[in-house]
Amino acid sequence: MPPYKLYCFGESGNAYKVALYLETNAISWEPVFVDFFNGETKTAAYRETVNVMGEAPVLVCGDQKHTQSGAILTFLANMHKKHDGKSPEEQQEILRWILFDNHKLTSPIATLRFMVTLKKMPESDVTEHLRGRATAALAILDAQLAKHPFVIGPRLSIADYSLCGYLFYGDELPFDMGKYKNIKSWLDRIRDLPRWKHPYDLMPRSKAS
Ligand SMILES: N[C@@H](CCC(=O)N[C@@H](CS)C(=O)NCC(=O)O)C(=O)O
Repeated sequence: MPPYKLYCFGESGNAYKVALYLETNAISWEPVFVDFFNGETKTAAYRETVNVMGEAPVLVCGDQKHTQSGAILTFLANMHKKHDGKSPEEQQEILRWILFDNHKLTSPIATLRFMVTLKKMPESDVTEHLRGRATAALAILDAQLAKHPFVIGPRLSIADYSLCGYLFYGDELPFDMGKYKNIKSWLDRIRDLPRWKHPYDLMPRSKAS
């Protein structure tokens, strides 16, 4: 089977969720750089030929294109039988946490990091609101990880790949991660996976960010 192609860029935690899954499971893949900071995802060409939603990541598998990191992870987990739900109950639990990640965790964290760290926008009511949303979601994740080593139990699943996507950007996160002790230990466990790499070592980085 030819390697998967992944439309991605180093600053994208959403793309990292998929890149990390592929890399740590030794699944052959190659990056296709998306020039997000110069507006590539907003172009008609990108929307017509790559993703109607105007987003990265996009996974190319033969003549199929998959989008939405949670859907891509689900596709890969089913295809490779790695870190998938082993029962309908586990599958449901994984879906629940991926939806929580997309809506409550990744969404405010990615937006806040984009505004404050990458675009150097001044602090405002908006950034304070996003910080409140992000830290509330982090507290929920931390409490979940007090119960078992990974999000849905003792075993790593694609829910972990989804939820950790933005949390390896360290100093770029404009809030204090220090108080989330269970998240810290969980990230250490993920960092210990064979072939783990930081996002900037896994995907091509934008020059303009
Ligand atoms: N829910 C989507 C979010 C994807 C997303 O927001 N990607 C960003 C990069 S991290 C993007 O391409 N944004 C383009 C835009 O909003 O114009 C996923 O999980 O794949």
